[in-house]
Amino acid sequence: RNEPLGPGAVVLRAFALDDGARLVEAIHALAAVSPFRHLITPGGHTMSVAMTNCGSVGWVSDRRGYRYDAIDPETGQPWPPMPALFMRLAAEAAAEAGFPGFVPDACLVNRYDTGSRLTMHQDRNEKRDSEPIVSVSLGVPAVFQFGGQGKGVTPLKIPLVHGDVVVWGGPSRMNYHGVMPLKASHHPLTGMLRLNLTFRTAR
Ligand code: MD5
Ligand code: FE
Repeated sequence: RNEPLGPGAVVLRAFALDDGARLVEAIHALAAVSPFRHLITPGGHTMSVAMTNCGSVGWVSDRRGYRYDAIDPETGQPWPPMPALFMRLAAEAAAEAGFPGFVPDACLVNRYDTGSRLTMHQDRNEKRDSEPIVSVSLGVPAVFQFGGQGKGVTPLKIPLVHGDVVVWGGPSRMNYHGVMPLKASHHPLTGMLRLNLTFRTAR
């Protein structure tokens, strides 16, 4: 069930499958407090992926740049706390991939509608690159692009479906990556949406 992608990176197929319904329900509950919104990039573009966060800090973007903030700029309030189920799942997945003791302080929740995409980028706003990132895919399937350390490497295309978890640690932590435009599809738990939880140690 474990598919190594490269040094430190592994796909745990169906790892979150049994928790799927509870995870989707918890996402709806936290989005009722901190709603999904389309952030503006520093370059002035509106992201096609809608985002919200839970945990002690959340990832945000605006004309001033990318950063982690304890306050949701939309509500002026702290982000909702990370549900115990999220913490447990992220820690268990990290441990399974060889990273015991993972305690994320940030969970970015990405919502993809039909056509939403994430262009190739690196995650470089976190203080400690030694910590892995854990990603949980829910709902409609997506094609993930896993590139290399530099921009020139042709990315691998990895299908990610409901319940798949990927742990990105070690050297692959800083690799370029993206998500291809979401194809129209339906999932019983999310309708036409893909939801992704990205657990990070930001601070
Ligand atoms: C997603 N989100 O499917 C992905 C899951 C983001 C983002 O990329 O920045 O919100 S996280 C995928 C990831 C994280 C860190 C390293 C690597 C991939 N990698 O080396 O390929 O919504
Ligand atoms: Fe990323």
